[in-house]
Amino acid sequence: MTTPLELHDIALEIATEAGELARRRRGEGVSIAASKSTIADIVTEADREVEALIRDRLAQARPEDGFLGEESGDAGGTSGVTWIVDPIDGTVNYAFGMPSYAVSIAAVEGSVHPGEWRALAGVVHAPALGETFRAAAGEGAWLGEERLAVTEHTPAGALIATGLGYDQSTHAGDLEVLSRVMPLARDIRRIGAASLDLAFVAAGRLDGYFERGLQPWDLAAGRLLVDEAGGRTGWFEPDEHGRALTIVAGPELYEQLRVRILG
Ligand code: LIP
Repeated sequence: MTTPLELHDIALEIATEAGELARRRRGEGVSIAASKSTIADIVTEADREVEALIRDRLAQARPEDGFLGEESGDAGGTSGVTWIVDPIDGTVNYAFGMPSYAVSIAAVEGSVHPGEWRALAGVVHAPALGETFRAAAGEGAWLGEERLAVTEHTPAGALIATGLGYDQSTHAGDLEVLSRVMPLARDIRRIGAASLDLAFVAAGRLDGYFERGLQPWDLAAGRLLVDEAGGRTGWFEPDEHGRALTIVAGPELYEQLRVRILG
């Protein structure tokens, strides 16, 4: 039987190689390959190339596992393990030359539904920041050799991140939710890459994070980081726009966010 640590080591090696490719392509200039759901939701040539590399490496290392990737869809496996991959999370940052983008690779067991899977390993590698966040189930969350822990108390107000997504028709509603959260907040951050929002909560750089509309590949690796760093992570079923809600934070703030957002 493969252990979570073995899956972690595979994810780490592949994410490092994939990040190097993403960074190199960024240096050569970015060409936009297509728009996805809205004009702001773009996919670059590099997204596709990096995902192809990750898929290829995983097929070599773990031919019996399933695969679910943002750009190339899914393929079932026979081992019960599925790799969930966002080749470049934070594509808009990437396209605009901002360093907050990351390769996100997770191995999960069971369903690929975020409310049901059991995450085994996760790596969020941000090549332009030179940082790699990693976790294996039961082994803690790490940045280099530093073990990560979420913040526990935020007496002077919490530093909270969120995202508004790319669909303009949902922005007004999200801003109304944000206004309900503001009494808890010291200030708000919008990093632009969900995997990094999650990694930063795990690292105690943010007290909490919430966003509607995340996809499995945006959060699979990052949520394991937060769980392993002692945080709470919640996935709530979709609203009327079909957008599920993600909330992550230390236990105290998590509950406060949940009540303010969902009532
Ligand atoms: C994006 C996120 C971003 C979120 C968007 C989108 P992509 O991922 O990480 O923070 O607000 O909805 O999911 O498209 O750059 O991989």
